[in-house]
Amino acid sequence: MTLRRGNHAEEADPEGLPRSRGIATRLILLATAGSTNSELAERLRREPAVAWPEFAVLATLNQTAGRGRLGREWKAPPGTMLAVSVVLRPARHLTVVTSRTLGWLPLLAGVAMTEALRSLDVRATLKWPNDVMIGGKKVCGVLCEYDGQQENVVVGAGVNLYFGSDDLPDDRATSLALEGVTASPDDVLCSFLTSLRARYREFMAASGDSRASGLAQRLEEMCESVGQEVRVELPGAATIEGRAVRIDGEGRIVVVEDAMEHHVAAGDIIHLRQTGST
Ligand code: BT5
Repeated sequence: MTLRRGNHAEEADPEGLPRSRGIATRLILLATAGSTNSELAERLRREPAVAWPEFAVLATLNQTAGRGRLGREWKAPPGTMLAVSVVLRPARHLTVVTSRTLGWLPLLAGVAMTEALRSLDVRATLKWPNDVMIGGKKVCGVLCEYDGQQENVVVGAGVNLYFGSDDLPDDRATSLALEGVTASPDDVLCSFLTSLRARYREFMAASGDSRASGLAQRLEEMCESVGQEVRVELPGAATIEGRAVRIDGEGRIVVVEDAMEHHVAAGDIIHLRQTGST
């Protein structure tokens, strides 16, 4: 995709990503952004909510200060990665937004991205909680953030499109190009938004119930972590090693170590018995 300056000063290309524009309620494609999540959060603070309806999207192919979970960096050379942030407002659909419902949203986003890539013939799977993987390597990471009132949820996703093998941020990363997939940014974003909208609509219609909405079953089908021997690195220094047996009702992964069940809400999973452990 060629990036050119249009009438809209800040937009890389006001007509770019045309199919995605048909699905987003608003789409701003920036020539560059520090972090699309931070940039969108800032605009949500500054501008009225009507300017950013649900499924409004901020995107760039040149994110210079991408953020991962737990303060980590999300890196990509200019023009190689689609960074996208989407506004959701669950409080508009539910009488009460519980932490359980909020906890499922990052998982929902990971499911939506996995489905999106599968619809483009990519053999994508999920590593709990929401890393999208191809052949044991990470092609997409998800970061969901909430404002203080939990009114706005920003769903961020970074998809590695065009990395060459010399550009990889670490040896457990891959890109669509490296996997021989030629999908355009518009193909990826359009498929992601389509799946995100469908899964979110079902989840809201089921009052945030992951099983009644079918979300939990989709996650179980896609999640390669369940059934594996894993090491869980918990925030801080603690680790758990054992078999991941299921995902519980709160979206936590259940790991059995020495016959004891641990319900893990946050942490990094390393698959131990898989070629090129992930
Ligand atoms: C994530 O964090 O996987 C969440 C990444 C979310 C990025 C999107 S882009 C749009 C939006 N705006 C933002 O600022 N962020 C979101 P985590 O699970 O903590 O993984 C971070 C780790 O992945 C790093 O410590 C590296 O080891 C590795 N990593 C960094 N860049 C990567 C990349 N492009 N591809 C694969 N792995 C990467």
